[in-house]
Amino acid sequence: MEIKKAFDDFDTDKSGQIDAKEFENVLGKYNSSPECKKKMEPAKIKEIASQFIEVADKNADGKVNFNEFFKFLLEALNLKE
Ligand SMILES: [Ca+2]
Repeated sequence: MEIKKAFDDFDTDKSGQIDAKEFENVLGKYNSSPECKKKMEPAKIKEIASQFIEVADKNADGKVNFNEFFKFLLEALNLKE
């Protein structure tokens, strides 16, 4: 399942949760890769990471589990029923 794979890419310590630091690390890696055309400042990456947690973290425990991640994607793609 592609979404599970994407989730696992973010969840680098395989805890089943994505925290702001993990999200920041993945964004940072992407940012320094050749396929990233528009480079971001580290402060911007941090800001995006904390915004992601804020929006996706439905039960406000500071982390995003797969269920929350999945819902976030559905909402982001506007596929909500
Ligand atoms: Ca959560």
